[in-house]
Amino acid sequence: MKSFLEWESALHRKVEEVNERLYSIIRSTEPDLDRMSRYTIEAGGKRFRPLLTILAYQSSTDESYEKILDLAAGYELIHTASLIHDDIIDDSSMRRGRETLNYKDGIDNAIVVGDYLFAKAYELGSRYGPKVSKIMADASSRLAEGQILEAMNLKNLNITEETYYKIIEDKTAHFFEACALGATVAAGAEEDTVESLSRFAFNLGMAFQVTDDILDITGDDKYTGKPTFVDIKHDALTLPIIYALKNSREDDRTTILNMLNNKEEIDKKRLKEIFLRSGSIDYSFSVAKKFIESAMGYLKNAKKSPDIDLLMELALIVIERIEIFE
Ligand code: GRG
Repeated sequence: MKSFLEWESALHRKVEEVNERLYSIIRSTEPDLDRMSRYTIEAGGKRFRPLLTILAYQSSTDESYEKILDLAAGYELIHTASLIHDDIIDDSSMRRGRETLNYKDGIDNAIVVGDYLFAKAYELGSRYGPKVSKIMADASSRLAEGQILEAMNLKNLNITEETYYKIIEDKTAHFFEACALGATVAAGAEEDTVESLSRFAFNLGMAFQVTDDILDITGDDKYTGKPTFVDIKHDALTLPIIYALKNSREDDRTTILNMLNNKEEIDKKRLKEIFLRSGSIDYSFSVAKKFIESAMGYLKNAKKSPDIDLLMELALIVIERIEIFE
């Protein structure tokens, strides 16, 4: 199986073109805003959402993908802006392998850069007409809803798996769905193509967030670009944590609770062992796999094409990144 980097290298040219659009749209005559915006784009990231947008478009039309680059870049800008705001909320100092903007240029400036990128994103989305603009705006509203629902459940030791799923639907899966939905609507695709690619993307997003939450425990910051145990540090009770709190032996549960209450005492090595012992990583991995199976099921009847193959490979890569980093 390919690694994400190998998979992405086949799409290297497209990533470059998305980056060109990003650099061009964020340009500002205000030099400091220009510099700070460039800093966030230069930090990179996987460009997962624009690639999903491009592949969904190419799977549903014979038109050149160049026509969808602005929308692809727009989704990446919303995603990047939400990460800037998320890093402010979490007081994070590292993202995408470099210092966060809130640490480098201060919280006040980071808020404004995030707002600026949102504004630029909606300008890009508006180039595709009201229907696509609405899809983009609705996905952003959902992001905010997911973020607030998560915030309201911080430290909530009684949080259910259902609430966790609702949070990740809103903050990740619907955004992935919007990438495919916007692309297929812009392509003028048939209703069943719109539906199957959108359902694929939604389930891919669910699996992506579950694996992201696993990597918060088992990941290696050399690959993820961010430290581990950020969720525990910020009291976000993700699926592996919910499961471990319910299923760990008593002394391990006490250790997790102590670490949740006593941030400075986080012993990462020990905590990782406890999570592995509780079965929470295996359990969360099995949940992610189910979402991937559902995602792939939606493409089963799609017309065979290299783009559908790439989407199928992407689905497998999402869960395999766990094994790579474990
Ligand atoms: C949109 C109006 C509006 C508000 C934003 C702060 C906020 C409200 C939302 C943040 C939601 C959030 C942090 C979602 C996380 C999603 C996620 C899985 C991020 C990591 O994505 P990757 O791994 O990151 O694709 P890279 O760096 O590779 O792009």
